[in-house]
Order: sequence, then C-alpha cells, then structure tokens
Amino acid sequence: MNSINRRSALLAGLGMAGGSALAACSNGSSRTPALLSPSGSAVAAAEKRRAGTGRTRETTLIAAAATAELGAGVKARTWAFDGQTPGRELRVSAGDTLAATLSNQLPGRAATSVHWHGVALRNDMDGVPPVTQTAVRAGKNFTYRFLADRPGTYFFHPHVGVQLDRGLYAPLIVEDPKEPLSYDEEWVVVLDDWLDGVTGTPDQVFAELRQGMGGMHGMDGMDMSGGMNGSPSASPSGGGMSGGFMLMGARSPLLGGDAGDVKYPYHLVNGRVPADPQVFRSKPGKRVRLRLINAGSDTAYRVALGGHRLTLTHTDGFPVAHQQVDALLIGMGERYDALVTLADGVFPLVALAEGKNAAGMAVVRTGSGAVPETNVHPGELDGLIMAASRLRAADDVRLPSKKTDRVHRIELNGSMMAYDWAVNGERFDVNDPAAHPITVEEGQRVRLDFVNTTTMWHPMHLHGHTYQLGTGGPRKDTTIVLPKRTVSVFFDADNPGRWMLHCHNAYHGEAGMMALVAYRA
Ligand SMILES: [Cu+2]
Repeated sequence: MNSINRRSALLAGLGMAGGSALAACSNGSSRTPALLSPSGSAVAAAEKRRAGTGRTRETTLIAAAATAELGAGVKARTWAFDGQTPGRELRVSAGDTLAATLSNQLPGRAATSVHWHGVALRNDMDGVPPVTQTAVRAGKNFTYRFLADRPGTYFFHPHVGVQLDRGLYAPLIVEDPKEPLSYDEEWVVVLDDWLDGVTGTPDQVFAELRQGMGGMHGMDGMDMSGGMNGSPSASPSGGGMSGGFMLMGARSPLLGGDAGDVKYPYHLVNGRVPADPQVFRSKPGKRVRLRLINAGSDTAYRVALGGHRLTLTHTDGFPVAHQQVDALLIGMGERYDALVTLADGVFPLVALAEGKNAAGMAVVRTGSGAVPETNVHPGELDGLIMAASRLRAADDVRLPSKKTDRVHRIELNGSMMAYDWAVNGERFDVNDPAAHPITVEEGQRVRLDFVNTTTMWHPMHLHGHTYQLGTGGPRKDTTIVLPKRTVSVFFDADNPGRWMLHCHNAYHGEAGMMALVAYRA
C-alpha cells in the first residue's frame, strides 16, 4: 500500500469516528497550548463580520476519474472535476456566498477535499483534512459554504496527499463589483506541469522521491541533462511507468540554483500542449486582463507574451502599484494579473518551465499569420523579469503601520538527498497536526521570517490570510523563498482558526514542509 492509500485509509478511519477527530484536536495534548477550534464560535463570528450581498452561488463539483484530452491527440487518464482539466471556472462577485457541493467519486476509495487557495474564508471551509474537516470519503458529499468578500484571482484544488498533481484544479474568480480597471476582455490562463497518466501517477512520483537521491537507480540516476531535451513538443520523453521521475540538474539563476525535483513530459496552458494550443482571438488595440494561475506542483514558469509588454496589476488577488515588465516569474500557487494592449498579428503566450528546458504555450491571434512554432522563445522572456520582491502594494491594501506583536522564525529545512523537507526541524505529521503549532492571537500583527536553510527554492503559502512582503511590498499568500535567503512577511491575525503554512511544491509539502498556524483560544 503506498503512502497515499495509507493516508486515505487513515482519513476514512477518522471519518468513521465522526466529530470526535476534531474534538480530540481541540483538546490537544498537554504539551500544546489551547487552540481555537475550526468549528468554534470565533470562526462563526468572523464570518458574520464579512460584508455579504445576500446572494448565494450554488454549484456541484464531481471529483472522478476522467480522460483529459491535452490536444495533439494526447490523452491522459487522470482525476478531474466534472471530467475536464482545468475544471470549470467558478465566478462570483465579492460578498457572494459560494455553496459548492463536492461529490467524491474518485477511484480506489480515495478520500479528498477542496481547498480554496488564497481565499480568506471561514476556517471550517478551508478544506484541510484532518485539521479543518475530516476528509470526504469515497462516495460521500460535502458542501463548502462560505462568503468570499475579497475580489481577486484564486483557484481551488484538493488538500489531500499529492492529488494537486492530478487534474483536480480550477480557477475561482471573485469579481469586484466596483472594478477600477478598464479592459475589453479577460482571459484566465492556468499553467500546469503534467505527468499523470502519461509517465505515471503523482503517487508513484512521491513514492520514488521520498526515498531521496539514494533511491535513484539505473540510467535515470545518471541523467544530468536537465530533464526533457529540446522543444516543448508533443512527444513525451523521460520518465516511464517504471519510475525515473526524479529530475537532476535542473538549474535556474532566477530560482537561485536547483529549479525542481520532477520530470514532466508536458507543460500545459489551460490544459493543452504547445503543439495544439488554446488560441485567444481578439482585435488589435483591445485591452485584455490576463489572470495567470500556476497550478503546477514542481515548476515555476517564466511567462511572456511575444511582442508585448505586460502591466502587472495584481498578485495573489491583491492590487499592486502598476509595473511594466517584459516577463514575470510565477511559482506554484502564485497568481498574477496583468493588462496588455494587443498588437496586430499572431503572438505566442509562452510559459517557460524555469530551469527545465521546456515550455507551455498558448496563442493570441488578432490578425493574420502562422501559428508560432512550439519551441518559440520570444525575446521578452529575457527582458525585464519582475520578481514579487520588487513590487509594491497598492495604497488601499498596504497594511497600516502597527507595532509587531509576534515574530515567528520559520526555518525551512531538508534536502534532496534524504527528501526530508521540514519546517523548524519538524516534518509535519498529518496524524498529529497540532503537535508543533505556530501560535498567534486574534488581533496581533505577526511577522514570519522564512529562513531558507536549504539549497532549493520554496513557494511558501499561508492559508486564510494575505501577508505583506516586508514593509510596503505586495500583499501575497504565496511567495518564493530562494535558497539560503530570508524573507519576512507581515499579517494581521484577523481570521481565527487553524491554518496551514506550507511549501506549495506538492511533493515538498507532502514530505513534511508544512506547519500549523493556530490561534490561541
Ligand atoms: Cu519546497
């Protein structure tokens, strides 16, 4: 039985225990302080304070096995919401309540959940088994009902095992009823590194990675080529159903060295391979809002639209002081919004898999011309590349000046050798999630110092809050922490509950680079 099935069985066990699992958490053991419960009155009170429209948007998400048609005849057996990947976009207006019923029809008795990535929602709807709910068992339903009061570009995915690296993800757009930007069109662009059903499954990948580099074998262990060679063509290379998933020698100066752990045969833009890309059609002079989402598990993308500069307007849903760039770097779990005024012709929207010698691509067509080659490398990719640390929060979302009440050092540990990714020396134990809580109190201004002691970069994601990078930097919920660097972020503890803080590399997180940020009772 692999680790995921073991976990599913465990979670199913918790489910059968009914509410007692959560109750046991809230009592905790004597070594941990009393913590607020996700189902407690403080969480309900916080939800009541959110300004609502009174409207409820109801929907159903069926998680089940599906065949993803990736274009160019490539088909992949995977798990998806409602039979498509990315899943159907959900769209609400700020203040609306979303009532989304998850129906778990996954194969193999797999338990699952839905996490609403980036949304500062009520804690008991955050979708993190076993912390905020028991996992939704096979054949069961669970309705996520929460008020989404903050406009922005979000997405959703399971928070169980490495299910994120299946096809189980989709955009969640919260529109601003008083949208300050003006644009003619809006395109949601979801990036993903894909292997499920092509070279293996995410569970197989994790089983190999967790053995560390000592687990390598044969020629794959000797592969220092940086993974897939050549252009992002339709033909997969590397991997194989028998293992060899680990990627060696992927280097990126932008990421401070080692770029990733996993070989992916494809990099998808809106679920399509570069050889058969999505084509966005418009007219010259039209102003477009791009909403970019990195739903990948192990790949940062450098994104550019050939022949255009981008004006960055938001990251992780929150507005920034507008910045003109040629390209941007987007880690797993990050989002960027950009405005662009379209020129006349046919242009590649390229997502370079940073350090992996591969790319995803979509096409923008406003005039005549041939579709770009799949290995096109627009010059913008090597122009001014915006990193989040150089952005500034827009005035209306900058955190007000306030004394810092609490500082937590968040040391990131581990190595590829042992694949022992951890936070503050502790590998997160899903059986005992409150063992080493990072505690805060409601009303505190909190500073987290992400201290990366490792030789890899980590996109650090905090649930339920949008922190600010440094003083005056952008508001974000996921930020790239480069190797051997320290990044300080600030947030106001205004959303009581128990929240995950973790690396959004799906494999690092599952290996243990997760921690619990918990409000004291
Ligand atoms: Cu990581």
